Amino acid sequence: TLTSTFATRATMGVDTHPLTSYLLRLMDLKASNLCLSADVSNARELLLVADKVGPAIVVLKTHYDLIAGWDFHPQTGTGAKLVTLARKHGFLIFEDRKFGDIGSTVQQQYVGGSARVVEWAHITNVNMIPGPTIVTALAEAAAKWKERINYEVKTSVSAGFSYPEDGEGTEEGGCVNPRTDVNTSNHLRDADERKGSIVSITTVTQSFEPADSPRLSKTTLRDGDEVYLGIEEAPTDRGLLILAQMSSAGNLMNAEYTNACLDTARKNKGFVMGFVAQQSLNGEPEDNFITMTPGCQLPPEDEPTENGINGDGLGQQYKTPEKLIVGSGCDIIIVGRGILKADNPQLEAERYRKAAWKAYTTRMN
Ligand code: 5IU
Repeated sequence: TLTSTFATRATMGVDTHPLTSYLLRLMDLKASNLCLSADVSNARELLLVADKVGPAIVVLKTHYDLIAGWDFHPQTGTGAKLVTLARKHGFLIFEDRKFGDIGSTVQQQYVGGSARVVEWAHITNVNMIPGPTIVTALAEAAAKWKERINYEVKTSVSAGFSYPEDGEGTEEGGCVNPRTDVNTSNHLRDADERKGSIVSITTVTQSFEPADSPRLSKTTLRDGDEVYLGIEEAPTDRGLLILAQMSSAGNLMNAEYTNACLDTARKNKGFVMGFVAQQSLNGEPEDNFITMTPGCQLPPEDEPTENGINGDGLGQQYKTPEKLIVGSGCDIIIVGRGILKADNPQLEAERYRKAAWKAYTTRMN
């Protein structure tokens, strides 16, 4: 897979996870292999930066537990708002939760509690310390959730609304899930209160086969406000990344540990999309795992040095996109402070996007 394009890998084999295929198409479409690690202090800032940086990234990585004022409301909370932004800009949400307990506990932590990670995060990750059942347990929980949500999607409505007093004519509700789509549930309630203003409600059976989507189109991208129109709906599948290698100094993940991660991933391709690792672990021709890599910074624009910035004084070790993508076969770089601490994070994200994409095209040649 090191020399295959993202577009080719999107259609590779029957084994490729639907969300991986979607992500690879998104990468190709947006010319981006950049993930923002959105470690900001509060929810308002998080939503602001997600909206600003959204066009440049394909994944937004969160740690919901370091965000002050995270709103847990299922329909109007921070997670739901992130989902709306993800749909608008075309990126996946990755909650860097690093689950690390016995199967039964992680299932509850994944679907329950206040945060209900499964509802808004397309991707999450695990520490493999508890053994392979951490993966199968989360896979089971994700499958149950998908079954439920797909049932709800199937019974969702597409509604036309007529508000003559507003002079707005008919408003199309579109094909949505009323449980998760705030606008539509508001419209429905609103229309209901005004009695008789709903002009049509049709039950929709929506297929989420991403390959069938006619909406994927390159021409509408990066064209002012048109930027969002080319982006297809993400599948309702949930995906997992296994933490196989860390960027921090003195971490305990040795080669044997990393190999055990690879082994579990190969046995659970229906759920495992890939790894958070410092290098590609794809060894067999049929391996099509995504490698997402933190510990990445570019040297400052005004003083380009060979090695960039080395660390943060707290154990973090940085490498350049070039080194990670060309040298180590990583697919997506994860950048936090390199972007967030810049004077203009939006422009800086664009600089990282370009650098990472250039490294990818170098790898392809
Ligand atoms: N992160 C790492 N290294 C790792 C793993 C996760 O840095 O090996 I696993 C997380 C921590 C932080 C982000 O959320 O990735 C990196 O942020 P900075 O780019 O600001 O260092």
